[in-house]
Amino acid sequence: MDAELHESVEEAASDIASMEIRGAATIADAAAEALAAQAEDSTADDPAAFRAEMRAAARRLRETRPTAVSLPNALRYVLRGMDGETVPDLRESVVESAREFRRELDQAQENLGRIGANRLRDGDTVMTHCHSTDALSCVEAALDQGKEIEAIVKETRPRKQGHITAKQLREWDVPVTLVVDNAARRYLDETDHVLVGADSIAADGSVINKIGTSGLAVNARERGVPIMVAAQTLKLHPDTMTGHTVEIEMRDEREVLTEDEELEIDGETDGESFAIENPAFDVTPPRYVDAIVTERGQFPPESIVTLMRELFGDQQGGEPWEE
Ligand code: RUB
Repeated sequence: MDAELHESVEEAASDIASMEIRGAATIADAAAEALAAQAEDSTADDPAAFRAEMRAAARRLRETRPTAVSLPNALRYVLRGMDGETVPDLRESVVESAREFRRELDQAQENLGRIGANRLRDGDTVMTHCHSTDALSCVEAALDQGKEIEAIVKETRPRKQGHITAKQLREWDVPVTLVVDNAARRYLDETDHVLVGADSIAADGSVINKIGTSGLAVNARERGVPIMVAAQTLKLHPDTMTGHTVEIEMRDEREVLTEDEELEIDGETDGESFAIENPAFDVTPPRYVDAIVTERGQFPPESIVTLMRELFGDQQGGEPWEE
């Protein structure tokens, strides 16, 4: 039987699955927080039971969404910090490991922002896609440097995360033009940088991000607009070093078409007479990306594998949440 899960773990897992909690960095942060809550309130009476409980919590969080590698990277980080011979020692190690992870995540985003801001000049216009806290940290740092930045914000169907981006930018007094996704190419003529985040970066430098990123990148390249990906090293996908591919999440068709809309088209709402597909992410090949900005510096996508070897080279063996 699986160990009992803390309500914070259940809550975080269901909020991640429903996208109440979304965006790769925010998901990682919430997962680490949930593991800490599980550890803090654990009623396990021996170390083996405690470890089993932590593994079960990590598995529950892991199964929520498949594409953002920040989630398993967060779970690995916290569970690899689990150490001790007694339940109190184990508990303390998990809580401390989660705290350290969350501190590093904040710090990495801040450092990445400062590096990314150096690419932005006073008066530049960025085009955004989806809502990325890593990408926005570059704009925030540029504003802190006294630069004036404007933004063309893509709506990002079907979940319209562009609205979150627009709201944040308006809070910073950045002039925003919100456009539907289909208008992006037209507005590239007024854009100095395409600035996006990433859910995962593969060893060959491919960028996995919100569906529509790859089309935007191809169009931007055609127009000569540089494409900058802001992604802290938490987004580097270790499994891709051994040839694994990144799973692209397919989401519910109701995000694309409501029952009423389906009725309008088809006279039925059985969801069977025609297909609706809703992939949440796509893959931008490295040749369309000009720079990947991390907290460790900025890299041409083809050289990201060197950084991955440095960071993950010695990580062998199974996952810490497996028995
Ligand atoms: C979010 C998305 C974001 C990345 C990076 O997709 O694609 O660009 O997660 O975000 P969803 P961050 O809304 O489906 O989660 O920089 O905040 O980690």
